[in-house]
Amino acid sequence: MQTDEIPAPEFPGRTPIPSGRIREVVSRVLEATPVVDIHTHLFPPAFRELALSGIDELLTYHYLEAELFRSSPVAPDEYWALERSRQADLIWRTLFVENTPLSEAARGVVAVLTALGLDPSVSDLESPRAFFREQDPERHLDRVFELAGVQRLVMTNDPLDDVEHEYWQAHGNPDPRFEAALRIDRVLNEWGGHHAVLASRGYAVDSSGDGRSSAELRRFLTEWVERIEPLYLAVSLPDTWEYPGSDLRSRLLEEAVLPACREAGIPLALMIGVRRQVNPALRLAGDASGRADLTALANLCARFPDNRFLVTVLSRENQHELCVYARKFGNLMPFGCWWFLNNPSIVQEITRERVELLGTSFIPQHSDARVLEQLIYKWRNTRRTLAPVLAQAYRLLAEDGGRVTREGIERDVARLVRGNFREFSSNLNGDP
Ligand code: FIX
Ligand code: ZN
Repeated sequence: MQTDEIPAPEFPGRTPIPSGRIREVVSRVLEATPVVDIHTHLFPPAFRELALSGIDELLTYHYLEAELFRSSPVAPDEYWALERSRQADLIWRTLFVENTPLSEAARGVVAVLTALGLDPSVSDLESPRAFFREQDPERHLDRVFELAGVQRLVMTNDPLDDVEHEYWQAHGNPDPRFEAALRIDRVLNEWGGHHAVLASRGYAVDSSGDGRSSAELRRFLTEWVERIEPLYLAVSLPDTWEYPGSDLRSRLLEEAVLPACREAGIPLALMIGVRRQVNPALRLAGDASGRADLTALANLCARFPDNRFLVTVLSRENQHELCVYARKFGNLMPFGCWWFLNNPSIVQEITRERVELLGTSFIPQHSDARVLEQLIYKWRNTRRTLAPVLAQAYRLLAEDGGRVTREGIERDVARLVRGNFREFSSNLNGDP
């Protein structure tokens, strides 16, 4: 479109917006503002089998696998024995043909197919498969970022994963749109099962985590921070997490992880409240959530004022107290409506209480996308859910005599979806 054809925005700059038009302006600003997606499980195409994309991967997303087992007589073991394409066929038939795809995850696949110009009402997967086969990976990647309105995203990187480790050794990350995050669940939560990998790579650690283990873990973290330049370190923590404590996790946090974060000048992301593998038969779909005691978080923020903590909690019941603690600790940045919370009814509730308690000093959402095209529906849904919440906050301000302008809305939305993270992670360079 010629530049002189682009209509000038209504209520430009500092023109006060009439209350009845606020929602429309908020929606347009959200649509026009590219986001930084601060937590995903995505990889650039160079990471090959780790870079999930296409209809079979979209359908065998663990959210949909959990839903399949509720609507099909298939036993998990029977399902796991199927080839990926057969698994996808079964999920398509069960959740999209024999039933209506009303759940958030199922509707998301419909939204992705529609956004890509495909018919979501087909009875089998032949045409979507043909479409994805024909796509040039890099052009398709560009198109998905464009459709999703994502400027860049943060991966989940685990150097103790042998496959990923090989790719970092071989070529590193060629795409600047994919930022790194160093994930340390295996050393903080499962030392017993993974210290040997550290030892095999030349770090003088032992099974009990004693001796030089903390110093060597810190060396491992520092070396990988230099290698992959993560924007933060990250760990998920169970609902039973306590701090302080005399346990190994507390000691490794104090002696290795938090010093490494301070030295690198990057935050530690805490993802609190996951109950791993409550039903192992469902594999990735077998995790659940639990209400955590966030006293542990308050103790950590208070004891380490020079560390910064990105925090998301998995229990709906923990959300309000997370906001209260964010008011108490400037080194705590709440982010996202994680996993089982990423549904419009709950995102709306969480975001309203965050705006009421924190203004625009929080990070409203991340996608947690595992398959590239999920960015399209997860960010479409986030914008669709945020718009009425933010519009209501601006309308209340206008009712109370405040001045609501496009300039103000643009500034606030940019802070929410990019600026807060950029400032808090400090190492993220690039556009404001
Ligand atoms: O710990 C995490 O990063 C979680 O997001 C994942 O374990 C989970 O499977 C997921 O992808 C949720 O959306
Ligand atoms: Zn995740």
